[in-house]
Amino acid sequence: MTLPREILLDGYRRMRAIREFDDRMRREFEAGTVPGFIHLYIGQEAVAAGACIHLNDSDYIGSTHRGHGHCIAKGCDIGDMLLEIYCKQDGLCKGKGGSMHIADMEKGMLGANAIVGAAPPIAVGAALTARTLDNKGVAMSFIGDGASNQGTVFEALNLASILKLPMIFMYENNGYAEFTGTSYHLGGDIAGRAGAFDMPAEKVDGTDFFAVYEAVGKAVERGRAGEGPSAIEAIAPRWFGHYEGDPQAYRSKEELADLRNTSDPLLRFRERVLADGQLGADEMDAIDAEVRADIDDKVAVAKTAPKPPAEALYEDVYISY
Ligand SMILES: Cc1ncc(C[n+]2csc(CCOP(=O)(O)OP(=O)(O)O)c2C)c(N)n1
Ligand SMILES: [Mg+2]
Repeated sequence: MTLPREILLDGYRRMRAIREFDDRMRREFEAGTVPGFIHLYIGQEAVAAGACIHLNDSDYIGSTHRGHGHCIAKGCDIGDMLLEIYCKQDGLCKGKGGSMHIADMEKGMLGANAIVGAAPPIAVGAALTARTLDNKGVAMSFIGDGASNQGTVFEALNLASILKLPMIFMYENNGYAEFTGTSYHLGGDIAGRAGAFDMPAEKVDGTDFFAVYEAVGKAVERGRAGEGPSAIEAIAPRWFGHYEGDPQAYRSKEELADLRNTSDPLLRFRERVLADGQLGADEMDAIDAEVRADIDDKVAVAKTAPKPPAEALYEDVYISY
């Protein structure tokens, strides 16, 4: 598959931004500057980037507790995300949500979500809205392998199927749910389960941007054409712990070291486009440097920005319609 240069550059930039962002968060967390828990998306960059590159601001996504990559890929402002993670008043949720609750309605980002399996029914609601308004919009939910076992996900699959909604179930099988491997927690196979709801379901290598791009492209097209929901299972191993600070005693050192060589979505992308002569190393290096400098600046701003005032504590608790 050959993609236009602008798609390649855009896809690479999204993946690099996710990698740099989460790698910086990892180092900041280690240094003790980040409040709360963080869950890194490193290793899964090609899934969010290859999927969200097909979506507009008026399309919706539902995310997970591991949501930084989804937010960045959907176009959330990185500076505003950092302000949120650092719990500052100008953050995307006024500093009251933090890493696991980043939401941005203007970008169609319905929210990271600490409740495993909560996003699919919400995204199905957004898909129903798009169908009702007949605006050709689609909704997508990211779902972990652990979340795939939740009853909420099956209810969402069923509703999307019977109502033929413009919905994409974007499963991310990273091999683990917290500290439990899929060999112990997953009965059967994820794509097969979705297929039982009478929707096309495809399994792809989630470290391959091109494979994700192609599969999601078909699913989004189906949704926009009114042909109903689709499911995709992208397999991309989790590089780090469940949360930062997880000692990962349940994984071997060899397994972790191997991932860097065998499952790096950015490396795979670079090797492929360089071999095909589609992009030059210099232009990708320039993106790397730009992204790194941008994150450096924005982390510095987030660290020194003001917190919400105490009087704001009870604001935004409920929304009035
Ligand atoms: C309803 C609910 N049950 C359990 C938990 C605790 N929990 C947090 S993350 C997680 C595992 C999720 O695994 P997976 O869906 O594979 O996502 P990943 O962490 O691999 O991205 C669990 C069980 C929770 N937050 N919500
Ligand atoms: Mg998982």
